[in-house]
Amino acid sequence: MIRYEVGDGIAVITIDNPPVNALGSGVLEAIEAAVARGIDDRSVQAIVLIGAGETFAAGVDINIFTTMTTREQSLALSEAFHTSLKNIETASKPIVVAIHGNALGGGLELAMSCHYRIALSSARVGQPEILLGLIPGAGGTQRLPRLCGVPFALDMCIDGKPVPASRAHAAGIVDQLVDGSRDALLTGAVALARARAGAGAIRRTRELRVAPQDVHAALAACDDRRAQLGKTSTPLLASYAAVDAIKAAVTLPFDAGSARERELFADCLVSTESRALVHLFFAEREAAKVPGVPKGTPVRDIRRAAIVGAGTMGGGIAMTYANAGIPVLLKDMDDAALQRGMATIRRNYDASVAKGRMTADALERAMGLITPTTSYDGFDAVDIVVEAVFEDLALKISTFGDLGRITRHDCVLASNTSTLDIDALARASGRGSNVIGHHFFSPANVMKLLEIVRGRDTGPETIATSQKLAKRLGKVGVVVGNCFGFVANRMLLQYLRESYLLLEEGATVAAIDRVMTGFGMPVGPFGMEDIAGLDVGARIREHLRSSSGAGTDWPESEIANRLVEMGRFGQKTGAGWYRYESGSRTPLVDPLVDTLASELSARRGIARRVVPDEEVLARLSTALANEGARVLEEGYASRAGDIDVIYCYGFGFPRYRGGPMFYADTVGLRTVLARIHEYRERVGDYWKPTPLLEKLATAGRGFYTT
Ligand code: 3H9
Repeated sequence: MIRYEVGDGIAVITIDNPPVNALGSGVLEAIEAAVARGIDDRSVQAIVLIGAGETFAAGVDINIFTTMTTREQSLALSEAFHTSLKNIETASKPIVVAIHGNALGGGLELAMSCHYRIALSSARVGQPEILLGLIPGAGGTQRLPRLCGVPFALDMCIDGKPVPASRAHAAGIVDQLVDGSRDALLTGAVALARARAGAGAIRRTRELRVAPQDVHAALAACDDRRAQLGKTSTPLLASYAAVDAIKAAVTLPFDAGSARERELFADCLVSTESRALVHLFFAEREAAKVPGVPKGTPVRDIRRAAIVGAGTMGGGIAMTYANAGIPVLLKDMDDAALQRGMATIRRNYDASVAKGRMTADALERAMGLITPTTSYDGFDAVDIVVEAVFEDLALKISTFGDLGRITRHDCVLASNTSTLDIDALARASGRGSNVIGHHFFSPANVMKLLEIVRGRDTGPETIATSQKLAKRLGKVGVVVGNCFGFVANRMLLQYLRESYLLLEEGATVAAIDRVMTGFGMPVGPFGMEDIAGLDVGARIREHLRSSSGAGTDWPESEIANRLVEMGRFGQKTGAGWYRYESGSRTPLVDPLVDTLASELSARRGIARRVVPDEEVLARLSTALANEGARVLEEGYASRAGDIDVIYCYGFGFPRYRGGPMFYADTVGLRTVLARIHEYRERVGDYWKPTPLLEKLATAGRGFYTT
């Protein structure tokens, strides 16, 4: 894992622990030993530390965290890192760290405990521990503010976003920048090491202090940050811990501040939030591994794309491709539809420019990549077509018939359908192995999830190509099976059904939404329907009613149907479950909905009652877990983790709760099962525990725990 070579008075220590040089068990100790060897070796004047391969170090091996069961263990882990880094920092010869790729988490902490840092301009440094529900636990909260000041350190530790080397240089984290390759970096590092050895003095981060005149401002920055966190609906424990630890860097000497950091780190590491986030880190990467699609499966190069349908979804998908630099044809039936679609795209980009998220040049570049068309001209030259026409099976079948005739034999044919049968589209195209679902979530250019739907005949190459493409498009691709609603919407239907029933039993639209946003969802079920459009839901229910899938297994809502009849489709018509003032998206409670609910309850003889908040959350989350288990059992998802990733990225399920399956485990499957039995008695016979959930609960297990 570690190489040690001496040349011309400089010892070069190389970390070689692929794929990302994570500081796993034994790695830091080996670096420490190599540094000691360099100190003992009289021929060595200075030391350079560099990473092999593509990166310096992506931090401590996150697998270690999954083995920490107690706070004591967590504390001991942090203490071990602090001790090793102290030994490195107090070394008597200059140590220069050469950074390429990433120096993240423990990787940056290691770099800051060395004496000088030189980086390739393309490198990034960061403290992303917060994304795992943690704070830096190897001295990062103490050394970072000493190098770059408190406000910048607060940003890095609380936002978790890595910063480019140029910013890190300007902020004082990196001492020198180099352009070019890793070889150029190594040459620069050796030269810097030699220069520092010649200069004699060594700069140690631990010895730096916040200047007395800056202390007041530094403490104020911490207090401001704390106050801001208080205004966030669901701040993580780790965000507060980061503020406290950085404050300790200002108020306490280095060793005492470090002790405070260790305590806070240990508190975070044993928190459910951190366990949930670490679970998602691995679940997201597991999702990239698809059964039946081995590593090394050939992938096709996607250089040009075409989208059929310039509506909301088609336009958003075209933007997604353009944002990734892929030229795209955007086809619709007539000029009017196309012009509307292109105008919406420009408006969306204009809004990004106005918010400072995009430059005017980038806007024009992106627009230049989207070519509107009303014909199939040029479709014979594209590598992928994404069909995003109206959600109507006959229309989609006819589109796939066209695509089968006019595209190249190796062109990927993807459908953005959210519910319909991929196999029917495959048959229509006559090219089953190329046909796949690419289910984007609205707004397609923003939401990170791409449900990749594998049909019966979809070939491994088409799946592997889709996975790689998803990453290029900035999406998280999860492969699912071909059932009604696939995984995301199938689970959503159960969640909505329960929301409708709670409303009929006496809960209000506002109360149900409040409970779910309080839980951490970005929007409650009714607010979400107002955004998506009640007409969309009504069409799905109509389809279910008229198809063999209909029956008590699917949601029905007389109130929602009534609202649709009244032309209340949601935000787009100024009213749905809520009402909206003209030009505003703020939902306002509409007594009409409560009246409709009361009338319905009276007609059905349902005695309305006050539904406790806990029941709202329990019923909605249990509906998700039970349907998730069913999806898993039927093989439409490969793993529970895939479902968690889908729900977090598709519907904004709070990541710090780990997704609906992980959350069910935290509740305990025995409790979940008991609830299902209770609801079956009390609410309706459709509440049936899935055999998988029953089996796990009875065995005292969880989806993830044995
Ligand atoms: C920390 O350092 C705590 C300390 O403060 C204190 C301790 C006391 N560990 O993402 P990719 C694996 S916390 C283990 O697909 P990319 C990853 O699982 C840590 N494994 O590639 C995957 O494995 P596989 C703070 C890791 O190019 C493979 O590497 N650091 C780690 O899209 C490729 O990963 C972080 O939070 C790790 N630290 O992105 C950084 N990192 O192939 C987390 C990666 O088997 N990592 N792997 O599925 C990242 O953000 C991205 O992985 C990175 C590369 C940007 C580095």
